[in-house]
Amino acid sequence: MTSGEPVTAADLVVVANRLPVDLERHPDGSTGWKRSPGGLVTALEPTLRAREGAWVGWPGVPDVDVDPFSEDGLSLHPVRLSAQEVEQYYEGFSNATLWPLYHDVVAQPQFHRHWWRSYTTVNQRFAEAVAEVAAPGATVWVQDYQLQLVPGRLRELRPDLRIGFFLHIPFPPVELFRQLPWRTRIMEGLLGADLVGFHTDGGLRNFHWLAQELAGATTDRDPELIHHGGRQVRLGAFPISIDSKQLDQLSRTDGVQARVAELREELGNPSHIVLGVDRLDYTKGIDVRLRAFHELLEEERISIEDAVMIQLATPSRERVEHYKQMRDDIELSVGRINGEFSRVGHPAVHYLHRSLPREELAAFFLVSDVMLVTPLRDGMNLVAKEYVACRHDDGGVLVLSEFTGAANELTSALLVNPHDTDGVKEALYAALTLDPDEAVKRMRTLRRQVLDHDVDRWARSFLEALGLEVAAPE
Ligand code: ADQ
Repeated sequence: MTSGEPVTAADLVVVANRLPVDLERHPDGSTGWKRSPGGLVTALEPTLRAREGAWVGWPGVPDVDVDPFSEDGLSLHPVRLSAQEVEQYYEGFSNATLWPLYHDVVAQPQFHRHWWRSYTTVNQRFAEAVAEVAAPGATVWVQDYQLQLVPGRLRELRPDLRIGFFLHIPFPPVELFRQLPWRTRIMEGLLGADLVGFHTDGGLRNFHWLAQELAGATTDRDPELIHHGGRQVRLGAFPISIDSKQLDQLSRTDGVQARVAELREELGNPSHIVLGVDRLDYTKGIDVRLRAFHELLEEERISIEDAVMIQLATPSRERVEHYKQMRDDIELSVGRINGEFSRVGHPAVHYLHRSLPREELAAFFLVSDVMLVTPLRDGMNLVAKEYVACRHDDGGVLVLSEFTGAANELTSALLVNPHDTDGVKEALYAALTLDPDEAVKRMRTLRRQVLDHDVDRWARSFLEALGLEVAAPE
């Protein structure tokens, strides 16, 4: 990665809480940059590079000042956050107020005025950083719940800009959103955009209603248009996706194939392998699937010769209280199941609390017979789509929560209500015993959907709705 190249005003600016690279501090005190290869970067990189785009975000380490720098035609603009702001704006207001509130209050949101003040200060700073880098008339795409005040602030600073906002998590039902003491300020912040995008129509409808109720917006017959402050704000549902072709290809490589055979061997060749892959988060319903698996073992409908479970969990938000408690609860459940049902050298549940490389993840997807995706609420859920993209063999059965955005598209999965333990248990049992022809038929339908609707299509459809001409990839 190069740095120090001159940085010019950009015609397209992406602004997200995090930069697509992380600042790393080495043990000798020096620093360096490490790419964080998320789906968003992959989707937006070609368009950003073609337009000399810029990315504004926090480099992931508090209390450091880093000058803007350029990397392969993409200019990166770090925003400084103090340690206290990371605690109050990020861990506090973003992840202990908004995150639980927007996920159906699965955990109790905490409302603290000093967290809100920090959120407004940091959003202002992001808006100012964008105002500095955006060329006259540029297009700005603001990402996610950490930055909901940015569209409004930015419009005040730079009325010439075209501003889009995309929410990666659910936009909550009216009664829940109304709990938020700063609800009107958030609505007005979002209404500063020209286009507000959601994963689903449900989120769009909630927003449409609340804009009228809280911000005095008016509407006409078009459910995707709002009038506010003498301007028009467009709404749209843009279900995000993954780089499906790249994952499909990765899962066909010799390296991944060899690892699949090795994994099955290492697991002791059980008849069935059941898999869960999540960021360790209380919205993901990891407890729900452990309970279902536990009960099937208790009822002797399955044994550990028939089925073992693997739960891969990426560490996440470890300083936030809700997350500490949930990790303890999950690890207790895993311990209980293993204590009751494992044999020496043959655990019932394999639990890995770490992040794995893409190749390894693809091998886990391919080796598993049943994939359990059981969130209590999830904006989209990319894991479900990644599983499908990797199943080039048309194998495997996907059990998917109705409360994910993905369930709107992946209707050939076995859909479950994660609040209904018996229902999840029966769906898991049905998946383990599904007629093979039926399973293949379902997976083929799922694959058509996921391979046709990739992340590039998602990014293009959003930017086009915002009025930008975007070339399709070659
Ligand atoms: P997340 O809540 O993080 O995203 P998700 O969409 O499932 O949830 O994405 C998680 C990503 O982490 C996937 O790409 C997955 O492969 C990866 N991952 C999980 N466990 C891993 C492990 N052990 N090792 C390596 N990688 C692992 C938020 C919203 C979602 C929405 C996305 C995108 O909460 O609803 O789908 O943004 O908009």
